[in-house]
Amino acid sequence: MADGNLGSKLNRRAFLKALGAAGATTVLTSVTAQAAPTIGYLGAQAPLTGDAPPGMKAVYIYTVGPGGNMNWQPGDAIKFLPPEKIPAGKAADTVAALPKQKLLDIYRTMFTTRKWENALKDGWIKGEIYGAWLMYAGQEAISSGVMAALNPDDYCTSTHRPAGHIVAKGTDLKKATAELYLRKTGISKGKGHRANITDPSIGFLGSNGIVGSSWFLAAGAAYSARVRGSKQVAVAFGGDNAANQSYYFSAVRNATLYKLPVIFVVENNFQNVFTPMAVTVPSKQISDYTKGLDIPSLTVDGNDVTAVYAAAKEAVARARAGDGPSVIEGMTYRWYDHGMFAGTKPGEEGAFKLPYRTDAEVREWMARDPLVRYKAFLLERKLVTDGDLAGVEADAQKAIAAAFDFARASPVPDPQAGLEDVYADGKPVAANQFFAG
Ligand SMILES: Cc1ncc(C[n+]2csc(CCOP(=O)(O)OP(=O)(O)O)c2C)c(N)n1
Repeated sequence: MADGNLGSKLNRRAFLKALGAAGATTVLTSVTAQAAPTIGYLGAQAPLTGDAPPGMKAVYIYTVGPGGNMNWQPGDAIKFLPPEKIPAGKAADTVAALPKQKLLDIYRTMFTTRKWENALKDGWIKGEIYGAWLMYAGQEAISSGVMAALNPDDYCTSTHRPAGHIVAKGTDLKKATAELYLRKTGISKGKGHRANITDPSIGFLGSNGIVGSSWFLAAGAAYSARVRGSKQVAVAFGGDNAANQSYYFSAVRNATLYKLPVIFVVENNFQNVFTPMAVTVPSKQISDYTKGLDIPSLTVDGNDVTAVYAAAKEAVARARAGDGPSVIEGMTYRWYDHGMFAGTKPGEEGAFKLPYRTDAEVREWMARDPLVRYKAFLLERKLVTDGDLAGVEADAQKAIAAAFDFARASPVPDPQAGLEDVYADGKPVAANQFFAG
């Protein structure tokens, strides 16, 4: 292996097929020992197979880049692409039957998440906001669809990419914005920021920088609800890589064992920083991991808010009835780079020319924008009018502007505040205090 040419020793393609995953691996990547990476995107010309989840299209890709020749070949690689329109069917009918106000609230949540985050992005790029931010844009149908199926006092645990979850759970936008400006008036007094923002008043048990921690935290909240007999439900959000952490199966298995009222929502955006899902996921879908537990474990189009809502509604009913957990995997796509803003500019949506994905792929997913699809669905079925949607958009824009004004005008925390809300009280500790007695 000293020559770095793994391909001569290991045929990755054959290896994966030998794993019993023949034709079942979601994305396979061809890697050769060339210096400059290129990504081939066979897109629509590619033959379709039955490998895609219902309603989605298989799209073949391959990557040629440094790292050793693993003999992965064009055509081995599959990603899934949803249709441009929300398909007719049971999920669409379930949502169409909701009261008009609820339909508009779902739209408000998706729209607010997108525009609030766009404004944060622009603030960051211009240097007005500090610290890391990881964009959720493109995935709004998952957070909004799931949260629309919850009661206000249900729990939610989030990830390193929290915008969708905290907005959809119903946070006070002013306090959330102030938190990201690190102001005293922030939800977590300016000390939580992106990776530790927490809003217990709405059952939002925190974003989290530890990938995969959300599974256990939600299972714990669900356990507490069970013990207290409160009938509350807990939802854990996590990415595809979070589902590859050892905590994941352990949390789902224990929740199944104790029939905990918890829902595990896997936001599968195909990307683990810049590693494609193919090299980390040995099964066709992540929902396959938990099929043997005899719990509902399904994959849905995560850019279709009706599909997400319908799946979440059933999972919530099951959890509240005491029948235990469910797993929902939503196939989606993040529009931006993993962290921060490579490939994008203020006022523009999407990140391009990134070395690990093609612009064509990004544009195909942006053409399946969950907001645009939902808006078209509402209008085509005549469930709302253009005027209704314009009203929601204007209100949301006003609320976002007010939130940013509030944040900018808020004071920063006093230095002394750094010693508050911590386990230590700041007083000197006697050398032998911990060993006395
Ligand atoms: C326990 C742990 N391992 C690794 C990291 C570094 N890390 C931060 S985000 C990330 C990728 C997470 O991917 P995924 O769960 O698929 O979520 P996505 O970023 O795609 O939304 C990694 C590896 C971390 N923060 N915590």
